[in-house]
Amino acid sequence: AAMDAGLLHPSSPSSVILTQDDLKKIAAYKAVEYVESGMVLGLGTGSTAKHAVDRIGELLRQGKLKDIVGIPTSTKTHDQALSLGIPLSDLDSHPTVDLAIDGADEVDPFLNLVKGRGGSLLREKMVEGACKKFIVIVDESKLVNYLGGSGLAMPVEVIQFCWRFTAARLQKLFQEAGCVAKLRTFAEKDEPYVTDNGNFIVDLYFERSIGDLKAASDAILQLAGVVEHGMFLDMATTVIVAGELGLTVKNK
Ligand code: ABF
Repeated sequence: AAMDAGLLHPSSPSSVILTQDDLKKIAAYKAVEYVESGMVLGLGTGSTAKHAVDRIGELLRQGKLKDIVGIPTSTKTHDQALSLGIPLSDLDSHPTVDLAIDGADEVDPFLNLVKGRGGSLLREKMVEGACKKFIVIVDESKLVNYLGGSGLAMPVEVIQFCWRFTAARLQKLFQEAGCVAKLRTFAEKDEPYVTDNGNFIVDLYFERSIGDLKAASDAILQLAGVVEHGMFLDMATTVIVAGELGLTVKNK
């Protein structure tokens, strides 16, 4: 809490050394200020969103928030929220979500996102696509000039059936951008990573910009073996960025 105070009330910001996790927490706590009693809330996944879910649980426990319904975006977040006593539901029962709060892997200047390095892109896209307001929380390391620009993966969820065939087609689609497609494996073992939905993830790496994002999205979704991709175009309504020098709130 002392660290938060240092950044939120920066009387002597240079004397406070913030870790990346502190920045994530500061962005997450700021986002939770937008939560009101009675809301149906999309609960994000990842190390940044985890702080937001913790904070929502804390405010519920303190009686400062009431009648919240959480819609988790992964089994992991489901378990976290359950352990915090946050009442849970799903999109079948609550097809309209008031507000979702989630992290991202990349944010471009137009607030387009890459998500899914945490593996939960499909449920995130369903829940966040059903939201009236979608607040993205990131530390400043996630800001890029263009999507794919961090040199890290752009994930695509594919069905397991003939995944090599689908990966090859994805790679061919973005030949011009110097694309390399790789099956995601668990870091610790040489086995394919399996999503909450029983699918695989093919990570795309680009040497250059893929250009028109909408065209890229359409082309990926056209492939029959593809379930969903990690580009979230025109979905974020607000992005909260925590940096060494303070918080920035960008609105669509
Ligand atoms: C989820 O968590 C993902 O869409 C994204 O891949 C990831 C970001 O994780 P972190 O906050 O741990 O960087 O929101």
